[in-house]
Amino acid sequence: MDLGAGRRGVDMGPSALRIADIEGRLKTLGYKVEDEGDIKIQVPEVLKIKNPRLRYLPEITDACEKLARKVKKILKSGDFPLVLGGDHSMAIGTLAGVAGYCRDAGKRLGVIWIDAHSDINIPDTSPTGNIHGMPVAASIGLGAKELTRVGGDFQKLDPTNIVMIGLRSVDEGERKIIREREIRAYTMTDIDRKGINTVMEETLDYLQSRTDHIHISFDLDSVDPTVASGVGTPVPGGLTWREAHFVMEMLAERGALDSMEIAEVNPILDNLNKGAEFAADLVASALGKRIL
Ligand SMILES: [Mn+2]
Repeated sequence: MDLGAGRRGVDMGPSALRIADIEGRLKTLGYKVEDEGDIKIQVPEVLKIKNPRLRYLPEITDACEKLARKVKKILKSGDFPLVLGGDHSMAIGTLAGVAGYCRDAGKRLGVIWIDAHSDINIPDTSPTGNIHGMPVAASIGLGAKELTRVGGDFQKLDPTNIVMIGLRSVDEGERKIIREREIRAYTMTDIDRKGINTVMEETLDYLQSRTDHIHISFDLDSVDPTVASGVGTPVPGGLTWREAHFVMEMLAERGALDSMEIAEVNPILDNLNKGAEFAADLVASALGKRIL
């Protein structure tokens, strides 16, 4: 879907990833892949915006409920859910599904949020009313009840079990929430200073010591627009080609990954599907593709 974004096009992200043969890349690694198809979502042309502070709230809530059920079911059956999108409001559904599974299984959930933006706005702080800026907030119980209650009326995520990586565009209200809730965050400045290796070592040491299920939500706009231009909200100064792959390679090396989501692939802003090709290759790296 692209209902949660201000710009059109990320609803075509899953098609672009399929065309980039994400399935074939994973089969090459030895996985059995089952494509569950798309979740049926209306296009904005036939919808009306009822609340400008929470644009397309009923439709996004409905899509996220469906997604949450699917993700939970896949985890319950012992499989690995890979969710392709789509604007990042989808994470409300993905995280609700993962959290519901963890709750039933008695597992503590940790989330690595790789993104140029912190996506932790609430309707009062959001400059746009676009729900793709709100999924982290919803997952820690902040903001519209319709969104915090997706997948059940419980807090999906402990804010201290989140690590954000790649930030470079954070709204004033978001800064306050990140500080108050003591959310771990590595900005691009931190990555420049420490290097991506240290950032990942620290992230995984931290999450592996305090959680039993690690989920990664990867927004393609975390990557520099010169590497991937076909993203939802391009912001200069992002991860390099190798930094992005290194993040994924580290996750695979540590066997740290239990579920995954790729968001904000936008073919409209892309050139010859390069962004989706890059994203599909990143998924392969996360799931074990190695150079040697
Ligand atoms: Mn995002």
